[in-house]
Amino acid sequence: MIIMGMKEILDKIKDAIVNLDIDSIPKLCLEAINENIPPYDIVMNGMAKGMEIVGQKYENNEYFLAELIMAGETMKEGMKVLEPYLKSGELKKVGKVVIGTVKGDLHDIGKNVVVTLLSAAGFDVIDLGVDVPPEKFVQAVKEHKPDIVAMSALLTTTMVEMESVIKALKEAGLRDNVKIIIGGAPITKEFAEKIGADAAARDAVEGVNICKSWVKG
Ligand code: B1M
Repeated sequence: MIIMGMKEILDKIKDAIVNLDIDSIPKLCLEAINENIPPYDIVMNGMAKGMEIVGQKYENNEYFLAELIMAGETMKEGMKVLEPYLKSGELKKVGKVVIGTVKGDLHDIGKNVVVTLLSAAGFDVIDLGVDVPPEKFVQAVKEHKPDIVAMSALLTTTMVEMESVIKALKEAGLRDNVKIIIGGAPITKEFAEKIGADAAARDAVEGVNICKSWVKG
C-alpha cells in the first residue's frame, strides 16, 4: 500500500473539486481523516482551494454555470463526510449566533462551513439559510436573542443587503443588543466599517475566532 503525505492528499482533494469528481471526494476525505489530517485543514487547504480555482475557471470562461453547480455539489458531498469529525457536540454552549446568507444570494457553502465550525466551537447556531430578507433577521433576533448576528454574501450585487439588515435592526431598536460580523469573498474590513458592522472575517476560522473573542469572560 502506498502511504500518501498530507500535502499529496490535500492536493488530490483540491483536484477532485476542480475536476468535479463527485464520486471520489467522499473516499478522499475519509482517506485524509484516516491519515489524521485535521478536518478543517481538509476543508480550508483542500476543498476551499479547489473552489478558488473553479471560480477562476468560471471567470476565464473555461467553466460555466453547470460546472459551478457541480463544484458546489462536490464540496457538499465532502462536507457530509467531514461534518461528524468537525462537530464535538458535548461542549457547554458559549453563546448564540443567528446566521444567514443575505437576500438575493444563494451561495451557502462558505456559510455552512462557518456554521459547522461555530457549532464545533460550542456556539448555539440558528441558521436562517439563504436569500434571507432583513425582516427575517430582525424576527430571529427578537425571537432568539442571540449574542451575534453573522451574515454571508458572495456577490457584489448582494453585499449591499448587509447594510439593509443593519438598518432594519437599528429601526427595530435591536442593533445595540448584538455584535454583527460579515463575511464572504467580496467583503472587506473597510466595507464592514462603512456599513456599521462590528467585524469582517476573511475566512471561517477568523470568523469563529472573532465570535469567540466577543463572548469570552
Ligand atoms: Co457563484 N459566483 N454565482 N455559484 N460562485 C461566485 C461567488 C463568483 C465570484 C464566481 C466568479 O465569477 N469568479 C461570482 C460573483 C461575482 C461577483 O459578484 N463579483 C459568482 C456568480 C456571478 C454567480 C451567478 C450570478 C452566476 C449566474 O447565474 N450567472 C449565480 C448567482 C446566484 C445567486 O446567488 N443569486 C451563482 C451561482 C452559483 C451556484 C449556485 C452555482 C454555486 C453555489 C452553490 C452553493 O453555495 N450552494 C456557485 C459557486 C459554487 C461559486 C464559487 C465558484 C465558489 C463559492 C464557494 O462555495 N466557495 C464562487 C467563486 C469564488 O468564490 N471564488 C462563485 C467555497 C467557500 C468555502 O468559500 O463561500 O468564500 P466562501 O466562504 C468562505 C469565506 O468567504 C468566509 O468563510 C468561508 C470559509 O472560509 N465566509 C464567512 C463566508 N461567509 C462568511 C460569514 C461569516 C464569516 C466568514 O460570518 C461570521
